[in-house]
Amino acid sequence: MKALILIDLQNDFMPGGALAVPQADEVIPVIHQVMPHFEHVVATQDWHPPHHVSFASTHGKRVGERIQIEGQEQLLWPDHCIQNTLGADLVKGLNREKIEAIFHKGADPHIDSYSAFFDNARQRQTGLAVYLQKQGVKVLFFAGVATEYCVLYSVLDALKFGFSVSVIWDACRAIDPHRGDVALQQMQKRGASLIDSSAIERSF
Ligand code: VGL
Ligand code: ZN
Repeated sequence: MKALILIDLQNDFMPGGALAVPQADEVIPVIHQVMPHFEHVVATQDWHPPHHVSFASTHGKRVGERIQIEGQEQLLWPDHCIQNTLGADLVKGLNREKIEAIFHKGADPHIDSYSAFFDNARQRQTGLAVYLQKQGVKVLFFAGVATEYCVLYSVLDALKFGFSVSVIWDACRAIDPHRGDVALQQMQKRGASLIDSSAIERSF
C-alpha cells in the first residue's frame, strides 16, 4: 500500500509567509495531480508554541545564527508556524478531502523537529510511523517543503524505519535551491528514489 506524505504545506512557508520558501506555491497543483493515485494521504504541520526554541527572537539573536542547546546545534529561524495561527494553517488552496490524518511536529517548546517522525533529539515520535505501519503502508512518496530541512530529515528517518521511499522532486521546494539539490542527492545516496510527478501518473 502506498502513501503520499505532504510535508509542511503551510501558509508561513509560502511566498509572503514568515519563513517563505521560494516558489513553494507551485507545488500545490502538482500535488493535486498526483493525489488521486494514492490509497493514503497524510500531512504534517510544523506546529510551534510562541517563543519556541527555534525562533531567533526567543534568544534575542539574529535569524540564521546557530546556538547550542543541550549539546544540540539549533539554527535560528524567524517566528513561524505558531500553533493556531493563520501562518500555521495548511495552505488555503490545498485540497484536504483526501488528507486522512495530520501529524504535528515542533510542538515541544524546548526542542525543534525537522523530521515528520521524530524530534531533533530523537526522543519522541510524532506517531506517523506507527500510524503508517497500522495501515499496512510500506511505500512512501514525499512532497512538500523545505527540501533541505523537513523533507530531507523525514526521508532519512523513513528509510531507517525500512519504508520504501520515493521523493517527488518536482513537488518539493527548497529554501536554498542549491542546498535542495544537494539534499536530494543525499536522499538518493541513502536509498530513496527521485521521481517526477508525471511518472506517477504514467505508472500507477
Ligand atoms: C522547516 C525550518 C524550520 C521545514 C520547519 O518545514 O522545512 N524549516 N521549521
Ligand atoms: Zn519550524
